[in-house]
Amino acid sequence: MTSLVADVDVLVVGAGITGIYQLYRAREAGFSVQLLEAGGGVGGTWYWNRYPGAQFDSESYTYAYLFSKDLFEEWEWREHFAHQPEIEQYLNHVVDRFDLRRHIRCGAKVSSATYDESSGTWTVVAGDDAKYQAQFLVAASGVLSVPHFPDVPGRDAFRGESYHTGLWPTDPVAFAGKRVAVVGTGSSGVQIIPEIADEVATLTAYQRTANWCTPLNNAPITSEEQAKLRADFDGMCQTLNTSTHGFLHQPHDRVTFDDSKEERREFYEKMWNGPGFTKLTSNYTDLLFDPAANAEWREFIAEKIRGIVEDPETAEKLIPKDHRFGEKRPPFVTGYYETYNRPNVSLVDLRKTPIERVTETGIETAEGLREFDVIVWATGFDFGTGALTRMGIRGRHGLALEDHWADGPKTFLGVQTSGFPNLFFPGGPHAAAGNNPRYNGDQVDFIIEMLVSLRDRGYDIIEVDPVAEQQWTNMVDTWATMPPSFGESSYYFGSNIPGKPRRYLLNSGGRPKFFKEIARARTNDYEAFKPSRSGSPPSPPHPAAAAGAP
Ligand code: NA7
Repeated sequence: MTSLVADVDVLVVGAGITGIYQLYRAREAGFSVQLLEAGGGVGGTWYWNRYPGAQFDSESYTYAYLFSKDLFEEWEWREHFAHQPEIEQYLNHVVDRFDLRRHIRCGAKVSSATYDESSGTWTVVAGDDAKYQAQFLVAASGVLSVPHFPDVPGRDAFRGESYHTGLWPTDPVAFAGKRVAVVGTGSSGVQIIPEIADEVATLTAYQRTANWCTPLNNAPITSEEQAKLRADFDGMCQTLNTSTHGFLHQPHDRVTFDDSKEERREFYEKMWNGPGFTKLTSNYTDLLFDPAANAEWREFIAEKIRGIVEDPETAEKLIPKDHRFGEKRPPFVTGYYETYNRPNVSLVDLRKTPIERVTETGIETAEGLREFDVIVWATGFDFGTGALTRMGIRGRHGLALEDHWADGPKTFLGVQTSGFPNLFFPGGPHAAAGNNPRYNGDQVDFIIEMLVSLRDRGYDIIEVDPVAEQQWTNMVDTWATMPPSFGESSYYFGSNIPGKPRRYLLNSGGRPKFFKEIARARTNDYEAFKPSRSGSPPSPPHPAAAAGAP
């Protein structure tokens, strides 16, 4: 029998970077708060993705929390792009530094969340069979938190070790001297491949789609840089809190063909040698808009690949042929292409020879069977909606979130959906794209601002107007393929999950659109969120529930 463990104002789900911040802000605003986390520790993405080589590709100090200058001053990041162990240490430090751990329950995976119409509260049951009650439910469950395993025959038959990068065990995996397969060459695959290549006996990378990988250009942070970062904290916050993508990188001011061939070449070299996302944020302004501009940058990368990879056939396999730069989320790499020059590393092109089955001893393609001791599935996630639609969320009149979103997510500002009063999901679908903690943090700040305003005015229920939701969702869909280099090949559209509706899962208006809408929400007293009081006359059934959804 489930017992009531806590009755709080705010229940947060997920102890990732967004959930921890939500917990902190809710408590500082004077709400009673509890956080439930499925994992055995805090960190979210940085708890689960602990595979060798996992690291930031946003600059560490720009990804970190900015709400406390003291915290910023006392935590010294070692590298411009920190690796997972340091990130996990940092998030644990934050939790202890602000005495948040006593509000967090780990090993508590939410299995159901049910809205009660009469009280306007949520009842949540977690995996440890405990019951929680809350006025407000904030699902900070992440967009890349449900690992995707391909449906290949025999996957469970393999008798060796097998791991998904997004479900990596807390005990270290011993790779030394083993025959290892890595399936998938997205951001995770291209991080782990160079990291383990020198210790394994053999490494076989199974690639379905080659990616436009460019160097991360990581480096330790020197003491001069540390001092400069501290001295410029306020300026940095100002830039990060207002920039379109939440980075410090400055946009370029020229289009590609304003420059001569020589100038372009020099500029591309500068991009290639620049840090992480600058290849996207600071490249020529028409990179994603002018097909010829995009093609020229791609040709530059292709030349680089041919220059690094000694075997021409392998080099050609590694050069994408089916999508433009920026169409998919570009991975950033350290020594990735060089890894293919090692005699113990080989590449299988799954377009030519798809996986036919996994056997007890290895992976079989049309080329034959290769035997392995370890298979690493670096095959991605059910992006955007995966966690929310698996949480058993039931809104007004029993409406199931997975039914309400059967054709794709519908939200207003990526924070609420109609039919689910007092439910929020910062960092979920329809959030902006870029440096996650910055725009997810905007959403957390906005949610807290609304809850405080609600409390001050004696309201306890808030539910977004379906008209506002439809308008926001239309905006997302309409702008989704602008710039035109965006296509549906990316997991941004759910295209990696068989049967998933092809809908854009980010906020195509980005941060500027979000800022504009929250300014409007403020000036009209959060009208689009229809504040009300529990005990008021019941609202009519939501159209989807009335149409027969359970
Ligand atoms: P990604 O970027 O979704 O990459 C997954 C990889 O797995 C990608 O190469 C896929 O090929 C491949 N994949 C997926 N399904 C299959 C099947 N059925 N067969 C073969 N290969 C498959 O996930 P990551 O974990 O690398 O990165 C996720 C995010 O984490 C990343 O964007 C960063 O934000 C950090 P495909 O391209 O679909 O052909």
